[in-house]
Amino acid sequence: MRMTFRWYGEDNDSVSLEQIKQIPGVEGLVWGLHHRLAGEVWTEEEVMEVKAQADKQGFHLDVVESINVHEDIKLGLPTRDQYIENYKESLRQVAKVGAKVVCFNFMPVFDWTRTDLYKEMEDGSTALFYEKAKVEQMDPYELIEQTTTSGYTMPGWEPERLKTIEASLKAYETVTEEDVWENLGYFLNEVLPVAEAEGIKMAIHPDDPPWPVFNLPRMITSEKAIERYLSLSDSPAHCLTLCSGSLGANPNNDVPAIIRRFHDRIAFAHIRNVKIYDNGDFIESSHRTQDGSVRIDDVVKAYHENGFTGYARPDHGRHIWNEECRPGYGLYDRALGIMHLWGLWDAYELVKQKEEA
Ligand code: DNO
Ligand code: MN
Repeated sequence: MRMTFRWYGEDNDSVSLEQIKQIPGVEGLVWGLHHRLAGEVWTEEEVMEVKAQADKQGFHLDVVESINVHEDIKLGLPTRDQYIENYKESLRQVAKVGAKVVCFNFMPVFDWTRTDLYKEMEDGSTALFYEKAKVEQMDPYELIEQTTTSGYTMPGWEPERLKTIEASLKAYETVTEEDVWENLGYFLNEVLPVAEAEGIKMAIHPDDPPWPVFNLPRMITSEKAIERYLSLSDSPAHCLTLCSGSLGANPNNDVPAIIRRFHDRIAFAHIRNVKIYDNGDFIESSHRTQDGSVRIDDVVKAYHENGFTGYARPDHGRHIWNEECRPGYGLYDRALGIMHLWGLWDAYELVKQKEEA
């Protein structure tokens, strides 16, 4: 397991590289050009700039998250071909700074969706929260108004994107889930050969939450869906980002079992917990198994017993010790999460070594 930490870039992240350097066992940054909109080409100059920053602290840039997919590609519009060409060009650029894995998602219109970015928990910490009934009753515009606080919002819901959201929502009225699967196949057909040639694994992130929101189709939601996804291509570049928290929000998803089944196609592990309530709400709890609904101990065991050599990150964390940060992306709880993951991993490793001795 190769530990990484998501970093939004200088002037764009409350966490510094010097701080990340002090978290035990972190070897690389999970990075992106967050000012680039989906469909735009990432330039050599920009990726080199990130490389110069990472080099100062000796971090690698093996994992990119995300190069976002333009909506026209997901919708299968004639304009998609140009955006796909741009995507290929961005892949070639990130390869120049050593990218080995590109995490992406194919969620229509919205990336991860929550109803509260700073929901207070019993211990006074705050965390990302999803209230099912609220999403069912609200339209996206009401939700965005309620969740945008202190300048932060959910990815994909940025004010500059809002203008296009209305048109996108309208466009999906006549697009079925099967259509989106077909468009996903078309996209993969085009980009996988380029990724393969560049030595990059394309690692799709599951849909979050793993069910439809605002009547929009959601596809990568279950073991069955992952099976279908993987059957779309035999390319070694055709891989997964396995997010325990995204899949784990549906209690029918047995996350450790999914890891055991597909471990050789997992290029990138997002490891975090969620606590699910009977009414379908969920909150992003601490990484510890006892605090949530996902067996994080067994998740790590599943990776360990299969000799997982891919990349991992703690994904989101709670906001603790009054830290002011981007929702889910503070320093403290993600650092605690990493230590918890290492604790489990190292313990399984010790047991294994004892057994082998
Ligand atoms: C949620 C996060 C996501 C992820 C993107 C990847 O679990 O990991 O925001 O970064 O969906 O494209
Ligand atoms: Mn994730």
